Amino acid sequence: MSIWFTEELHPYYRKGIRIKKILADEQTQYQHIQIVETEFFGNVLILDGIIQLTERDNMGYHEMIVHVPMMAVDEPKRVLIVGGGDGGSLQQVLRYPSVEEAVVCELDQRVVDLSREYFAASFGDPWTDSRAKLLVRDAFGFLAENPGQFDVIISDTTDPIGMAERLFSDEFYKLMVRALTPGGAAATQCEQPFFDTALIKEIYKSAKSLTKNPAYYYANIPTYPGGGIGFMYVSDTPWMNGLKKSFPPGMNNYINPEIHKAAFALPEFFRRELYK
Ligand code: SPD
Repeated sequence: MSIWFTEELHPYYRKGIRIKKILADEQTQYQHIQIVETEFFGNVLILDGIIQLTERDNMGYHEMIVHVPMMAVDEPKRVLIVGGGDGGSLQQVLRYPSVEEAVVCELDQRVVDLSREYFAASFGDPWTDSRAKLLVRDAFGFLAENPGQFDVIISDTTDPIGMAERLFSDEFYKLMVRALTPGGAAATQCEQPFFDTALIKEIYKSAKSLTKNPAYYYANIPTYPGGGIGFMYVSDTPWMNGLKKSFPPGMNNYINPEIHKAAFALPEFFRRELYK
């Protein structure tokens, strides 16, 4: 028997993966959470019908969203992860010995609970690290209450649909930049150049009005639409600062010095649109 999960984030584009078993299927106050076991990609987290991560290819997303801003900043101590309840970004942040506190501001406690149950083989249990602090609340209020507090902020969110739409707004970027320490850096989940050009341009405009050295970069993730996703680096500190640093202890599976640099090279149609 062959069971397929089909994602339709865009009305004109679909992708599917063959699944073996449904491990969890729950409607929470916020969203529909599904975790499935698949033939090729390992366990997969799906929120409201959209693939968030698979065990096989999440490393491109989590390593890139975390290490680019973390390496740009000298000795980051306080880190905020907006969303990120699955623990994948937290695991990468905690690799840095300089980190004293990593706050995860996640709206849905069930994402944390179910991810701990089904992704332990990939993420270990970063929540048991004494530096990790989970806040189950909306990030807007938290950012507003904490100006100048974080050396690095990682916005590890779903797509800009429904309740997550606000996390892609100018208002959110203002609060996020205000919550950084001087010279601090943020990286945000920033969608796909082919499908989301207009949105990314808007976000770049916000980032440019708020910081001196924003830049867009990209990672290959086969299970995301278009086979990849981009990130907005938002900071006064140039991202190239990170190229001089060593990776933190532990093993990388996606980023290396060449990928770190090459991720900022953009296809011409998109580079022109974004930076002109
Ligand atoms: N189109 C899918 C984008 C998913 C981004 N969120 C990933 C969360 C992983 N921690």
